[in-house]
Amino acid sequence: MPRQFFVGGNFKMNGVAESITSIVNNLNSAKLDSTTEVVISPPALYLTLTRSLADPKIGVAAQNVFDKPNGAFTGEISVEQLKDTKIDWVVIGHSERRVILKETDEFIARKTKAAIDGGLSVIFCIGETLEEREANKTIEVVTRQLNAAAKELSKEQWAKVVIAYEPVWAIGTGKVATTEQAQEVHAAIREWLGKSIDAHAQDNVRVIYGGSVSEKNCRELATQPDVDGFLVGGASLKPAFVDIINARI
Ligand code: G2H
Repeated sequence: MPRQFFVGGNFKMNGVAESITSIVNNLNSAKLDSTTEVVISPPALYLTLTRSLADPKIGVAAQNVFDKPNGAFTGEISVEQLKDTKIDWVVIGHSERRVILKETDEFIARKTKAAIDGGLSVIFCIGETLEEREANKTIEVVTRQLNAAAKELSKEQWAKVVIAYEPVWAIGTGKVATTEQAQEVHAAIREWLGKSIDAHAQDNVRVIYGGSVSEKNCRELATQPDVDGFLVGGASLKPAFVDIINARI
């Protein structure tokens, strides 16, 4: 079976009740490619609002979760709390958290394990900085980030992971990776899945691209054999998000 195309909308720290309601209402009333899985990720405060408004076909993801089950962790949200509020997805390892919040590969891997153990699906973000790309370290960096997760997860747990390749230099910069650059890294990630997990993961785990995806560049990226969808930031806040979801029709 071919991998189901996946489009995530990462609102980051944007929006208030009124604007998020309008984004969700727009998605609910739009004609969306029914073969594409859509998951939107509002700021934590608006998860329950989003879940209550969004069509049940649209998934909702938190932008973060903690690796411990409960306790004295001020400001954190647990896996159980997300499940309790009917949230089924979480974005983990976004470069903004890796770089600005100094999250390590190991912490990100532990959070991924805790999330999947607790019944969540994970959009697992990886990607290199411009400096790392220029030093020809792209594959080395994404492999290191993936290896950290592989240490924590069982082979079966990869069925609950969507890998988002997001080159840091392309995030929010308007500087999208070329289709060749994206395909090259996606193919290497798929090869890594075969070597480090198993043939089933290699065939079935979705690898999506993120970094300045827009309604203008999505169609060409979507033609690549190893690009299984997108994680969209800025453009997910605009009506053009619908065109990205419909990139293949
Ligand atoms: C990459 C992406 C969504 P943007 O961070 O995760 O954001 O599309 O704004 O580059």
